[in-house]
Formats: sequence, C-alpha cells, structure tokens
Amino acid sequence: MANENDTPTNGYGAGSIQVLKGLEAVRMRPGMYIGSTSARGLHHLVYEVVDNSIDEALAGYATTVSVTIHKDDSITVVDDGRGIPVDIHPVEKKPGLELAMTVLHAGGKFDKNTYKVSGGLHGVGVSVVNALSTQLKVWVKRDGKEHYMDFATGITTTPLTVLRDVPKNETGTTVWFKPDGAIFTETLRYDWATLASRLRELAFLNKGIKITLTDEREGDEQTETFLAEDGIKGFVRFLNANRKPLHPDVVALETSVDTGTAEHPNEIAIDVALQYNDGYADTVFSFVNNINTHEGGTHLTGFKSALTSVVNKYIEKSSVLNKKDKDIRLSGDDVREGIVAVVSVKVREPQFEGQTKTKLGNSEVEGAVRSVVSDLLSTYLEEHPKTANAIIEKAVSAARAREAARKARDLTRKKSALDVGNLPGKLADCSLSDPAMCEIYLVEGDSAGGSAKQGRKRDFQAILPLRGKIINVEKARIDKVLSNEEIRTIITAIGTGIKDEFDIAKARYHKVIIMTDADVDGAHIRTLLLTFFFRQMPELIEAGFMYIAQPPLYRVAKGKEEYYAYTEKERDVISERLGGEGRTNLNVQRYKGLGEMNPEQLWKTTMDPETRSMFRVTMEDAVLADQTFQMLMGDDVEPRRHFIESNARFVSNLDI
Ligand code: 0RA
Repeated sequence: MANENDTPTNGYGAGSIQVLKGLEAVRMRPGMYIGSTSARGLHHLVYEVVDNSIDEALAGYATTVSVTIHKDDSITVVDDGRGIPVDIHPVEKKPGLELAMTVLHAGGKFDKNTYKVSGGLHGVGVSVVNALSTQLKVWVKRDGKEHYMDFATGITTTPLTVLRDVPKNETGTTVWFKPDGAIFTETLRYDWATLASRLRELAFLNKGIKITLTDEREGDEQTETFLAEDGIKGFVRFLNANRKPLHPDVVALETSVDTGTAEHPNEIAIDVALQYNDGYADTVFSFVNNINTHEGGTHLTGFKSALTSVVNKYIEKSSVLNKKDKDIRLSGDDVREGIVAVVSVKVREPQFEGQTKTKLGNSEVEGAVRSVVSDLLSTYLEEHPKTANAIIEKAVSAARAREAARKARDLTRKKSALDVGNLPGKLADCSLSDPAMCEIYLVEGDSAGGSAKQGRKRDFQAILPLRGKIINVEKARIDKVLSNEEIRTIITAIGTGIKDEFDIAKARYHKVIIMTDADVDGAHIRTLLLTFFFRQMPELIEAGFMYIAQPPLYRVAKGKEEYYAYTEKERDVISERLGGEGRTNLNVQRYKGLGEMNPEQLWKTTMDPETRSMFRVTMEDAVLADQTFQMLMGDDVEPRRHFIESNARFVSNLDI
C-alpha cells in the first residue's frame, strides 16, 4: 500500500490519514452522506454508482449501463465509458482511480470539463459507497489494459494492478460492492421495483442511454432493459398507459436557453412533455439534473404559469365557447385536470432548497421555462384545434365543477357556523393548540371511534371517526369528491385546504394517523384514504405528517399476565415463553377489528406514544406511487389483480 506520500516510519503520510479520517466520518455518520441507513440509503448506494456512469454517458462516451443484483444482494454496475483514469495525480501522487474511490468528492477533481449534471442531490461520490461496503472491487479498461483495485470498508486492500491486456478500443468501468450490514442494520435486501423504477426514470430522462437491470436472486431471476429513444415523451406515454388519452400525440419540446452573458454563459437544458387524459388527477413530475424535485421550484412554477395563461388566452381568442363560458377564468388546477406532464431541466449550478432539498431555487429558470413552454403551447393549440378543444372543454368543466364545489362549501360553512364553530361535530378535538404537539386519528367505524375517544389523551390527541366508505378520488371529479361528507370532514378537521389552496402552515395537527382494522375492509379504507391524501394533499405526505397506526393482531394471556403481538411470529414467541411445556390456561385472542379492544387496551397497544409503533407514510418514489394508486383505484381490473396476486405475501405492510 506504500505510495510516494507515505512516510517511511508508519507507512501512512498526511494524505492517507486524511483519507482515513474522511471515510471514517462517513461510517460514523452515514445518514449525513446518503440520507439514511434504511432501505432508502441502501438503494442510494446503487444510484450513486449509476450516476457516475450516467454522467459518462451524458458526456458522450458511454452508451450502456448495466446493473446486476447478485444472489447475496451485492451489486455490480458496468458501463462502457472511458474508464476512470488510472494515471498518477500530479499533486496527490496517487492513481486517479484510488482517489475517486477513497477521497470524498474526488469525482470532479480530475475532470473539470465534463458537464456534470446527475447526482446533484447527494452527489457525494462513489467513495461513500466504498466506505459503506464490506468489500468493493473495481475494474477499469483503459489504454489497452484491464486495471483492478479492491477495498474493504473504504480501505485499499489491493492497490492498482494490471490484470491483462485488452483491445485498445475496449474501455469501461465495472464496480462491484457489498453493502455493510453493520451500517445498514434494517435491511440488506434490494427491492427490484424500487431499482427498476429509478433506472426506468433515468432512461426516460436521458434519451438514448441503454440501462439494464438483472436480478440473479433465486426465484426472482429476471432482466429488464430500459431505453427511451424519444426520452420523456415515452415517460408521459408510460405514465398514461392505463389512462385514456384525450389526444393521440404527446406535446413536447426539447431546447436549451442561455440566460447568462457572453462572459458568463448559463445554459439551461429544458425538456417538457405533456398529454391529457380523461381522468381528474394532476400528475406533473419535475426534475432537475435527473433528480425528482418533489417540492417543485422555479422550473415547475414557470411551466404551470405558462400553461394557465396560454389556455386562458386561447379561450379569449377562440370561438369555441359560448358567451357565458368565455368570461370564465380558469385556475391552475382547472387547466391541470387530467394532465400528465414531465418537466426536466438540466442546470450547471442548481440551488436546492426546501425541507428535503428537492425544490429548485434558481430564479433565472422560471422565466426561461415559462417562455419556451408558452411558445410551444400557443403554437400547438393554434395548429391542433381538435386537441385544443378537447383540452379546453375539460378545463371548462373542471372550472364549473370547482365553482359548484365552492358554492356547496360556502353553504356548509354558513350552516356549520350556526352550530359548533367550523369544526365537524363528529370530531373529538384535542385541547392543546400547538399543531406540532397535536395528532389526529382517523378511525374506521363508530365503535372503534368510541373506544379511541375514551382511551385517548385528550390534550394532544383528536379523534375523527369515519363512518361510511370514503369516495374513490381516482374516479371522481373535485365537486363529487367534496360532496362526500367523510372527505369534507377530514379536510375541515386538518385545516390545510387542498390542491392550489393547500397551506401546510394551517395544518392543525402534525400527525395525521390512519387507524383501520387489520382486515381486508380496513386495508381498502386505508388505501382510499391514502389515495385521497396523495392526490389532494401530497404536501402533507412530503412534510412527513402522515402515519398509519399499527394495532396488534393478537392478545396472548395467561392468568394476569398479558402481551400483545403485532405479527404471527411474535405471537408464537410469546406463546412459547408463557406456555412453556404445558400450555394450560394460555389464552390467544385474534383481534379482528379495533372494536374488539376496550379503550384501555387501544391506548396501551396502539395510541400511547411511549409504546406504540406506527408506519410513517413516505413518498420515496412519486412515480411508483402514482402508478400504484392508478392501478389500485382505476378502471382496469387486470393490472390490479396481477398486483394483488404478486404482492399477496406483503399485504400486511403495503406501503406506497
Ligand atoms: C473523469 C475522467 C474520465 C472518466 C471518468 C471521470 C469516469 C468516471 C466514471 C465513474 C463510473 N464510470 C466512469 N467513467 C468515467 C476520463 C478522462 C479522459 O479519459 O480523458
């Protein structure tokens, strides 16, 4: 391991010590570098390595990236780019490859000219993956040779070696790594759907790059190739696959705008595609440098304002509408009813803001996007009057529905103002007023609602019992949705409003907890509620305010001793312990519904913050979530059956 920097006495020079310190910091606080050490962080390792290969492809040198999940959940990523440089760095006096693998943020150090766009979010580089892997091996084909190095927890175990000669034109980088179980304590198992979804997304966002995913694990063997010849147009078609488009072609633009000056150019690549369907959801995904900007930002604002103003202008000018409708002013929500759109920009120096650093802050991007989208759309509508009419008819009926819903809402406001303030009568509110301290349980059924009301701590816990079935928002327009009493009650109780009017600052609780029975009906109600929140208040999920309560499945008792089991395995372990050999007087009760628990039991098992366990609902992958809800709640039966069949073994903890 000796190199020119090392001192003769201890074998490590200042450079090496710095490297060790850097990687040690990564192992000490991995969350700082990859977000978390949960399944999310585990998958992040793959994205980190893949991003480097995508950069190489975007620079024009690689065409193919392949990812393999091996039997032991180790990962290989291969690309056919130039290969990571192996020559000795003039200052660091170490091979570029070793620097890339062991020095934090070394990636850009030895190549300033590349247009680095991907990986901006964490973008911490492959050295972080190295630090968090028990083993990492890298092969580089370059200059007619295959080079090799390996590492253990980031420390070089085999220095740069030449393995063999290869044809001069054969180049590329292969990285194999095995995530460290001492870091990723929750799970080491890779999820096919999660990786496939991200790789598919990368293929759509980066036209022409061929990305393959292979699973070698027993029973799960499969391969899928993602290649989008027409980029995000294909993305929109994919998102609309199970919906009915209003017009045959995807409207798209792909351009670049320079907002800088001659001395300081600032090129922004803008890629937009959209197509309307006959549904009611507003599905707009935005990306900056291949990162999903969940919180939106200037690129999204530019897109939305262009869309709203172009459609409104078209209505003023056109003769398609009768007099009465011509005066109508369409809101942003109206013109986005049934839209599926992807807005992808690539900027050199993105400023990421917001709670999860997924909101673009660069102000120059807003005008650039607004201007190119306005031009595209106004021309498109002029040239395609049939499509224009379809879009406008839809937006106008959305506006009428919105107006009807507003009137209905005003009416109910007036009515309720006469009795108990504006809050619904069914709500047993909490007494504290600081939202950060407060939580609301949405409880299935009146009897469980009653138990919850008696069992709760009334200072910070509010209970809202839900009686009838929640409306399926996937199949209904906003006026219909808002005429559903359960939905109206939920919106009023939470306080934020929905859609464009949504305001997180008005949330009356920072925990919204869905509590349903552990049976099929309960799962259905939970899915209906999640669909509602995902479509109407996604920001609530983004903010981390959404939870799912986890009531026990069993009560195991012997004499005065009683325990609660949340899984079958737990039940068996407890039974074993209590019953010993004899198993006399052992009472195992299966809870079929929340209603079977008395208030005290419900508190103890499910509502007491000291002891309860809950799932926080996260939106790891909004594209996957959109697909899942559309499939679970939409019209097509076949995909739903397929999903339920293939996920039957996971139904106990379905997440989105
Ligand atoms: C910097 C410079 C050069 C290649 C790369 C980085 C590179 C990095 C990765 C990471 C995964 N695959 C990669 N492929 C290439 C090459 C500079 C040159 O050849 O002049």
